[in-house]
Amino acid sequence: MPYFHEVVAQHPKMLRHRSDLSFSRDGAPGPIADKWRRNGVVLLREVLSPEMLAGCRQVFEQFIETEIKKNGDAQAAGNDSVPTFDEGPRPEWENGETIHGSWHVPWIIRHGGQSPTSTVLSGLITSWAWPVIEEICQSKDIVVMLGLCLGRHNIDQPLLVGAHQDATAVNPEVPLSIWIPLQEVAPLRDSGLGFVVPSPDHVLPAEPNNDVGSSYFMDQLGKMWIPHYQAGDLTIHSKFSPHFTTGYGTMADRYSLEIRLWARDDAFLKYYDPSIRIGRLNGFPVITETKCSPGVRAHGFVASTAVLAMQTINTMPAPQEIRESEAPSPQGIMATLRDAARRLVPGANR
Ligand SMILES: O=C(O)CCC(=O)C(=O)O
Ligand SMILES: [Fe+2]
Repeated sequence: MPYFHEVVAQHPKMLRHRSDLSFSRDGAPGPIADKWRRNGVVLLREVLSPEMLAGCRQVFEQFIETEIKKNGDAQAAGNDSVPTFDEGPRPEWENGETIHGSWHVPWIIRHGGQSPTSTVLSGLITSWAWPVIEEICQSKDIVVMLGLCLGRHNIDQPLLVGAHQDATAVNPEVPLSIWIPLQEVAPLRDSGLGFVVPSPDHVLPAEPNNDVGSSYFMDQLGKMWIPHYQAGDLTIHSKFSPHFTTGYGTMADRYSLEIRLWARDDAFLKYYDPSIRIGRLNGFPVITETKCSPGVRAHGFVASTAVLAMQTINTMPAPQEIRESEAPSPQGIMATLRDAARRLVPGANR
């Protein structure tokens, strides 16, 4: 079975820029969503602030150093300055990371009272990508299924070729994943993602480890795309999009988030604990509901994400769909947020 970096060296076309699948803020949401439906993946550029992401990466790195690697002094320094009753890292990380790094559900990853996932979600909701996400989901009532989201520290190792679909590797129902690196991801240097484009519209036969196999990979060489992500870029891939972690053996550290969300749907209720629901009020995105049952130890994370998101929304300019004359004053935005907050309180008038 060939190594991934050998195949890339022989087929450098995989690294070519795909302007047909890459979009920036001037792209209209409808056509971007169409492209996503037809190809299974799109790249959205300059969605999040590189400075904000650098801070998130640092928090994630500190969490790994102090809570996962547990290397003496760093461990003694402890984690949160703010006490939290949220769950800690899973027992599988008791002896540190693997040679590939480690991965965790969002509420575990925190340091010094900060959470990279809270910050990134707040940025995402208020970014130009949010209307695109609404268009892909064909709804303005979206639920982030936090238990299906992941944060990943990946150490770039030489990897054998292979690919997976999230429909088999993650969840058969959830239609999409948003992949957000907290840094630049340069092919040949940093471990990133690659995709088979266009995507099939069904589940492919897979091995017990969920991999579709090296022969499938070698058959699809002409359809491979390995994007170069700048800090702030993200990709959205469908559950059928065959994709793979790239590895070149540079040992470079990469930190990334996988956000899984979709239009609110009763059929997905089983994935809503914990979750955050985002709707629109007077055209502004707002948190309309949070869910975290007593036994699910993610309350601190869910609450602080909702608060941070509301604060971030408060700094937004008026949404485009509200015409100048109708644009709410800053007090209008505050009233919208207060209204949204009232809706979050159980038993509040609706
Ligand atoms: O981060 C990675 O290397 C894998 C991510 C992935 O497979 C996904 O987001 O679905
Ligand atoms: Fe995946």
